[in-house]
Amino acid sequence: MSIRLDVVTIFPDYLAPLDLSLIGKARREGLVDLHVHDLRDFTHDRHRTVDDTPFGGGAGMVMKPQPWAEALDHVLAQPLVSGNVVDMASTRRTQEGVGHAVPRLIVPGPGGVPFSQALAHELAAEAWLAFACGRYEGLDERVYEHAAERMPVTVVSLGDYVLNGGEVAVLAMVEAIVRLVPGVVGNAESLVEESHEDGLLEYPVYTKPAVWDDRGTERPVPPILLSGNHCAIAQWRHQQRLERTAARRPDLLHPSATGGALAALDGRVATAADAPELLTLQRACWVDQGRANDTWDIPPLVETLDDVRAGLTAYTTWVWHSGGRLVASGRGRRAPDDPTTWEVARLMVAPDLQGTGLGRAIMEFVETRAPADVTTFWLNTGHRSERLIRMYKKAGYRLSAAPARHQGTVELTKKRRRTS
Ligand code: JD8
Repeated sequence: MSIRLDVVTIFPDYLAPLDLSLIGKARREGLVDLHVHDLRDFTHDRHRTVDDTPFGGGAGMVMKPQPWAEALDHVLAQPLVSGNVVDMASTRRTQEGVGHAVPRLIVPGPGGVPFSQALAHELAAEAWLAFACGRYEGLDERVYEHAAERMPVTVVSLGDYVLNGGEVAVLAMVEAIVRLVPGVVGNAESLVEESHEDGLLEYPVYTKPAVWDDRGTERPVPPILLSGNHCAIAQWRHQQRLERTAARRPDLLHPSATGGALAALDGRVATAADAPELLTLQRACWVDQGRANDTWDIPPLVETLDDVRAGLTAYTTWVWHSGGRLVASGRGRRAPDDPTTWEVARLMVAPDLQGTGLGRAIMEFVETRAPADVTTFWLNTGHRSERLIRMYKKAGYRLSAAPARHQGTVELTKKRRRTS
């Protein structure tokens, strides 16, 4: 599978860095089919004019519509050589078929939707992307109308600052997108624990020497990393991710409640310090499930404090407090055996608050925290937990045909519906 990229610009050399490093290698390996077009090639006057003064007055120049229309129509006329053909409605990759392929047009602009890792995943799943790099004060607005009649168009901003043109934004977007194309990054595993993939920043990394003599200042590597104790190393790394995120991006740690039942509570990502309270809450919440399923041998009821701590490393866990009391929690992670499945787990609400819709709200919240390339939600519960099974089915989950991994449980899955 390859992805075709067409970039239109008045500065083709600006895109030369895409010949280098991973992207250059991906192009040579045929994983990326990148074409750069000079807008001036679609002018017909001696000065190859692409701009003119703005109607209504004002500073600067505006890019003329005609050259853009001809350039975009030229791109549209290009064959999608990797045999992937799609109709006007969708530009997603498809199996062999017949039809007329069109690219999804991305126009960088300071007023666009924020570029994000989620959007990078979405665009990496496309078969064909085109990028229109503006300059001056921007493109004549009628260029967007012309384009939207022929292909999907999205104006995207790299961030809340002002550049002089779209080329730098396209360089950043293409790198963020292409590295998510299967086969481009050698070890896809390394993509999983990255910042912005699961709402936490990455942990600090070290390499040899174990003690670095920095001009007489000895700088040792944290001993835990030399211990060989992979569980302890994973816990330490998760704690580092939490502390860094709290210090640098607290907004990521205090995701705005999805309104509704959670709005009145203080929500945040859990830390190791929450383990004791979580142990207490899970034991309180699973008593009913134990009685309903006629067994006390249920992980939330038999886990130790260390088990809860280990769970905080294996999953991203959220906690909600009311008046300083832990009243609710939920956690999520990519399924170990299928990274496109997001496990929604340990949904718990203090017994005195059950039946208020909090459980459903937490389930939906944990679903929203799934990385963009997740396609399926998974959860399990006791096979006799009728009330919970009913709630999950009402939320769109369906009993999984596959036999449940844990005795006395049922597993339910739900396909992820795209919101954007
Ligand atoms: C495309 C022309 C310059 C912008 C007058 C300065 C993206 N995050 C971002 N900041 N700026 C851009 C961007 C700026 C561009 C163009 C993208 C085309 N300009 C204009 C409006 C104000 N000059 C961007 N992505």
